[in-house]
Amino acid sequence: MSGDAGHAAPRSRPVDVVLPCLNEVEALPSVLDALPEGFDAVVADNGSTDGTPELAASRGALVVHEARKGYGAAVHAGLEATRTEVVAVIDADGSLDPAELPAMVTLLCDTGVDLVVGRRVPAARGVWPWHARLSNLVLSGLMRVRGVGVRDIAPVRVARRQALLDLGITDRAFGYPLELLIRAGAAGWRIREVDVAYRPRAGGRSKVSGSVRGTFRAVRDMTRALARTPRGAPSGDRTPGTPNR
Ligand SMILES: Nc1nc2c(ncn2[C@@H]2O[C@H](COP(=O)(O)OP(=O)(O)OP(=O)(O)O)[C@@H](O)[C@H]2O)c(=O)[nH]1
Ligand SMILES: [Mg+2]
Repeated sequence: MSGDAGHAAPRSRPVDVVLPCLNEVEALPSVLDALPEGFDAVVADNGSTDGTPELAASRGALVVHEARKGYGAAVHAGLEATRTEVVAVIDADGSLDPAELPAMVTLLCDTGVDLVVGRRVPAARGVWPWHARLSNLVLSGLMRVRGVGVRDIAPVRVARRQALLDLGITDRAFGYPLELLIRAGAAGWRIREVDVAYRPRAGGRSKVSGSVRGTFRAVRDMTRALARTPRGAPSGDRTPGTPNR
């Protein structure tokens, strides 16, 4: 793909943005408002009871309803509904700023890497609890062992749609992003990790890091994802990637 140096996500390159949403009616408006021009929301819902999908639809987002529960199930359904060559996935709780997406897209397209992921850098004190940081540290260590040198678990990511689908990620819970990274590394993808500001969520309730229980569930899902994707290459014979920085 040819790059447009100096232009962050020009209108000629629309990008569908998958927003996994579980009861995000408080946070979603500010996230949708913050989407830059040319970035179109695909809200992936699977069980909100607070009117999230209705709100999303009323604001012009494409809403995808998925029957199966889980973060990964929602993201996968959202990804299938996207129509652009380059796609993004970002949390819909207001903790990450969609204004960071154009630079990530430009990086993907101009440098020819296969995946650009965000590494959270707290923008306020106390935004990232100790148990979540600890689990992240452990998980990034485990990924490093598998040749994926990222320091976060990709809460925001930009890649080419078909390549993402072709990775064949099977996890439908919180292990999804980890499996994505491991499969991408095993497939020899070039991965770039960039710093993104991490802010308090804009209302609503955390499903993961807001509680020790939530963090435990996520770590459990991710450990399962690790167990399912043995060291080496789920996709066979290609050299593991040695990504970023
Ligand atoms: N559709 C769907 N979205 C989910 C599910 N679990 C989490 N999400 C969304 O995934 C994103 C990340 O989840 P969060 O609850 O913010 O988890 P977290 O970032 O660890 O928690 P905080 O630090 O409190 O923000 C949010 O947009 C959630 O709404 C799920 O089962 N289904
Ligand atoms: Mg969050």
